[in-house]
Amino acid sequence: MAKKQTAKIIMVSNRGAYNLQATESGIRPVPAISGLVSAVEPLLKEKGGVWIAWGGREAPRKNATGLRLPVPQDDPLYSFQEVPLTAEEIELYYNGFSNGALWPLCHYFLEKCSYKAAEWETYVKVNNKFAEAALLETTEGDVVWVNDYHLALVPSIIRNRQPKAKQFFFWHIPFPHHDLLSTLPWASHILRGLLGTDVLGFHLRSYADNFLNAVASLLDAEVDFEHNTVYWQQRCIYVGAWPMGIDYHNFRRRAMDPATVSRAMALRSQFNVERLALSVERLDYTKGIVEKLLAWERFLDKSPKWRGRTSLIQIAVPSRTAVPAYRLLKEEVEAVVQRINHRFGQGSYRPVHFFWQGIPRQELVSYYLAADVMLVTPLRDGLNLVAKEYVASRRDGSGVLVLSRFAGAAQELKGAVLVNPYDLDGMAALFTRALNMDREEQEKRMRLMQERVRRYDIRWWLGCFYQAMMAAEREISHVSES
Ligand code: GDG
Repeated sequence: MAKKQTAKIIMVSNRGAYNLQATESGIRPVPAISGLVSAVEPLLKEKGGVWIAWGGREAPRKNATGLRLPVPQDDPLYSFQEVPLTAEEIELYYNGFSNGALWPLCHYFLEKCSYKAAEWETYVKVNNKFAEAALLETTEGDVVWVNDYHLALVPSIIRNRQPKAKQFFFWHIPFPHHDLLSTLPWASHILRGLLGTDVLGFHLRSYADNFLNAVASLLDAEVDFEHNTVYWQQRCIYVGAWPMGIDYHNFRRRAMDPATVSRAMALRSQFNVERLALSVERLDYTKGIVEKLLAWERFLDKSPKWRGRTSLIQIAVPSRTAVPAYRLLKEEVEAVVQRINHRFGQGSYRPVHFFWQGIPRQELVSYYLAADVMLVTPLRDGLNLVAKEYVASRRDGSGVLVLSRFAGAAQELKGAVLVNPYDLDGMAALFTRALNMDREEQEKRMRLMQERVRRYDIRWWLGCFYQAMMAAEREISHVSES
């Protein structure tokens, strides 16, 4: 019992809630923007523990030890432990294997995948580094929670060294069908790596099923499809589907803050159109930014009466700028924005406002409040938290969410206007529908979605993991007794 009280959470992910930045007064932790951070940092802030992650900078020397910092700096609640990476490791493990092979593969962009042995070897090496850092922190009873596709091998490395370690793993992006996965020369290693965990979570049942089918067909593992369990090396692994929730009440509170509301009003007068549409995402080809802009152009082309009356604000957060595909994308997006503004802009009116930058969270909520229509149109997305955050922020029930059917969140947000981002004409027509939607229908749809986002919030999501862990412990003792 006493042990349970001292158990810590050891969070492990490629990036944490902070990036380390050199300043004149030394290294400073700067808040980072990502879906993972939004979801799990509140847990660490509440329960304490340590977050093991790369600090987003090049290691000062080859064998440098990572920095350890109490964070947040002004009111420390947990520790940040850096895993230092060399320039070569960043290039081969992060830009290379993680973002040039696994990311496009899992998002069904086979033509963007590049498979290189040197990158794979560095991925293995860096996964060992992360596992080593986690093992140094872990004592019996602690929970090691590993995240995402960058670190698929960590669970089995930890398992080999500490067979009794309690482990969670959450895979934040889609998990592809095994036909696609098997194009990766090291697919079976990825699967074996993941099977080191006790509980493996995905956003959707279909991703979890893809994983179960993959281990059955590529590893010949014993799978109990009815109970979502894999039996592997005298252990059982539970594979669950839990779409991540957000901190609903936090967004509601922020949306009620008078400063946020008045900033939203200021944004309305600044952009000065009848209907404001908004998109916020990392600048990533999976998010379908170019396709959305092309559809916006078609919509303005076909609906002259909307010209001068509506603008799209596109906030694109810089991301993975060292990966060539992302640099090219920025140029492509800028060219389309320029063309649309040239075609349909007049006087001070601009049909698209493009910002290549992240903004503070409170400011983000002001944008959510200012937007009549939110366009979330990824070509593929594990879940998409922005869609849920917009819904939570709409205190008065107004607003329309236009959502890609290829975002995991589409399975939950039934009140959204669903679009197929590959069908530009269809999407353009649905933009018109969204902009014309009357208040009564907006509220009906929005309240339905708010109820869902409120009930299945971040606490629900964390509770699912906890319960699965408890169930896994019972199952483990059952297997070892029999
Ligand atoms: C991955 C998966 C999955 C965005 N711009 C700003 C900003 N953000 C915050 C949002 C949101 C988060 O970043 C983005 O989360 P998403 O879920 O939309 O997308 P990914 O970053 O691709 O996340 C995704 C997620 O992991 C969780 O598992 O849903 O499918 O790809 O919280 O608010 N925050 C601030 N300024 C910005 O400009 N402060």
